[in-house]
Amino acid sequence: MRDLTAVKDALKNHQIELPSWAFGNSGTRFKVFGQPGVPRNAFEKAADAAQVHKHTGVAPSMAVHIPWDKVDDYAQLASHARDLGIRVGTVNSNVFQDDDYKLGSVCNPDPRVREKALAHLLECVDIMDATGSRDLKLWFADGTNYPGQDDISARQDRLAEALAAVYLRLGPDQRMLLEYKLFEPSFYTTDVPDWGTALVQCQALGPKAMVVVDTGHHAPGVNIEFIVAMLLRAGKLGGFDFNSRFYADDDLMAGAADPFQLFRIMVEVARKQALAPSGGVAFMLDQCHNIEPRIPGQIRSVMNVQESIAKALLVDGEALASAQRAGDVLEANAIVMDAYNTDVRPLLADLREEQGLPRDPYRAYLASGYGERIIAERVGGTAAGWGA
Ligand code: LRH
Ligand code: MN
Repeated sequence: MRDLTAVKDALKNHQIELPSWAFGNSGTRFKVFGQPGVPRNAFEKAADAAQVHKHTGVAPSMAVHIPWDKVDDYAQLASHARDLGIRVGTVNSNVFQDDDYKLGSVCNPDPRVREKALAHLLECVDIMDATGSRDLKLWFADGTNYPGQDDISARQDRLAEALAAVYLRLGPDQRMLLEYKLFEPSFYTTDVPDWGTALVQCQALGPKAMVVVDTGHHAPGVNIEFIVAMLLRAGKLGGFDFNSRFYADDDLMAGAADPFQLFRIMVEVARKQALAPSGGVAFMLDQCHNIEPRIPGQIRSVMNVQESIAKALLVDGEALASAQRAGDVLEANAIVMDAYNTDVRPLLADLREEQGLPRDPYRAYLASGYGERIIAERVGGTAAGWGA
């Protein structure tokens, strides 16, 4: 097994970004179940995100989603986050909730609608300038529902044109992360449906354009770690949206539905030494806590991701490489499974204690009284949500 000091150092260095929208009300098309104490604005979402960082020590940034997190003064939001000990991270655009976008946003056949969508994307870069964020994450709901509805190739041209305009606007240290998704809300074609389409579009743009892998955005049975290995090999893996699913884009807690898959993904990332922030891969959660309490749900998700990383770091790389070279299939598999079957919770608890953090962040948060306090304080106003 690996020497634990190196494993602990890698874990200490690792950072997980939280989605602001996980703290608001979310649900499905059937029902959004509200909860007491839910934040009413981006400032209160940042306060909740800071609680996750306070108890885990590895979640120092919160991604924002525009307009769900629209504020008058984004620099003020950024300094509020800093006062809480975190920072505003990735800025997510939203060109999927306006009536004008029924037939698409940047891929829409109507140039007026495409212009409107592009204006929003450029506004998001202005917001990044104000918050000091490095990444703009672009997910497009664009697609069609019936054969013949629109020209598949022409829509790719429109997408490329809009992405090139955004790319031109990016500052020297800024990046754009293109997120693909197999389907939903479009059900025949989706204009960015898979890693290949995202990669082709990003390679045409340049080094500041990278691909995001949302673990809920693939067809059942797809080998996501293969895609991760390919994107790392191409130098185009910009980040992850971690969540888990049993069926489709369920947005459940990372590692809850398939911890073995999360581990296998982390094995590929660790093998390429891409876990540290310097590796340029953004590790983000993208989840919705439809029925469970949000802040404890985020803490549990962060702990699940940490456990998958710790197990991946325990893979004895040298022994694995020699078993692979020798074609010793069973030995190679045993080396990976030994790491996966190792209970890393004591290692993580010790590491947290060494850093002055609670051994069990989840139980420590429940005992903190913060959850009860925000229920008492946040009375009135409108609970934040997806506005879907
Ligand atoms: C789309 C998606 C995207 C976000 C949204 C909240 O399914 O994964 O990353 O913009 O969820
Ligand atoms: Mn996502």
